[in-house]
Amino acid sequence: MKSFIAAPEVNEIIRLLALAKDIKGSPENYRQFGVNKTLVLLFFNPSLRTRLSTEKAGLNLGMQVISMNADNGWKIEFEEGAIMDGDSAEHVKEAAAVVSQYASIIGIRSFPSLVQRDKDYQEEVISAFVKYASVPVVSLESATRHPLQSFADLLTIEEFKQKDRPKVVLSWAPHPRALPQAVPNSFVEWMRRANVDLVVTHPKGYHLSTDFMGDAYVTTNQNEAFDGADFIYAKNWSSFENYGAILSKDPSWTITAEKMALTSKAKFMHCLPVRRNVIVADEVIDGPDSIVIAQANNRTWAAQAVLYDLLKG
Ligand code: AN0
Ligand code: CP
Repeated sequence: MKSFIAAPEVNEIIRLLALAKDIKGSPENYRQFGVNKTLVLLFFNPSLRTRLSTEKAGLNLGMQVISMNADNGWKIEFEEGAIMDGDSAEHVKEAAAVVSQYASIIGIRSFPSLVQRDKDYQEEVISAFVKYASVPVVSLESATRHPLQSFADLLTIEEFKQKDRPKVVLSWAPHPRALPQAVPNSFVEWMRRANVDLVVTHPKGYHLSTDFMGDAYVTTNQNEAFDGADFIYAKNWSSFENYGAILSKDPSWTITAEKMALTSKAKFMHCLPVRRNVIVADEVIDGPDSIVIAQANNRTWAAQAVLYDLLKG
């Protein structure tokens, strides 16, 4: 791989999954691979899991790791040919080229504006870094995707599934703030390439971009979706159609024990951070079928597989 921004093709995913499992089983076999290489992670937005798991993945490979909160630095210009007499102090052409002098791999976290849909969906920030960096770029969650999360999610489903082709349900759940579509977009993008029966459920007005959804099955009836499910993946997102809007805070979409009882003893998943008793009831996230911590653990092994693969070129 040259960069890690979106879901790879099916064969690549199968190869990466096998690699992640091998790394998780014997991480010590990979210790020398990144010696004298440097990982630079730029965070334009906050992070707990992505930052620590990706740093740990780099350290596990023997890399030097530098993380930077990039949200209070020079404002970067992305427009080609801009006359830079405004707020922006430097262009991404220099910024990406300069970081490439210090890094063997660059990681970027950059959330969407949730204001200008076209601009967000063009992935201005991460695309510009890919274009102007001379080293591989890894998405740490961009405007429309979170591939390291989805890779860890798939690894987790592989580990916990009880049948060859489990029923996996992505369920919208309420949240007080407007959140990106990146996690659900990526989850759908990866699950469509995996051996699962995917069902997406959300209230009216919350459909995801058809570029991600393709022909994935959608229902606005959450109870119907939960029937016989093996995995419930909860996530809030703001509206794609009425871009960035919160159209519902309906508490009847919260994942409760009563809802989970409709499933086939489904495992509960969430990428975290999660709002307890808004997205999911305590009884579910604290219950025996909650696998959110195992899921967060897998962020390290997924990231390590990706970094290893990028270092190998
Ligand atoms: C972010 C989101 O929904 O994209 C990050 C999740 C990994 N969530 C929040 O900002 C709460
Ligand atoms: N799941 C996830 O990406 O969490 P952070 O925002 O804490 O990195």
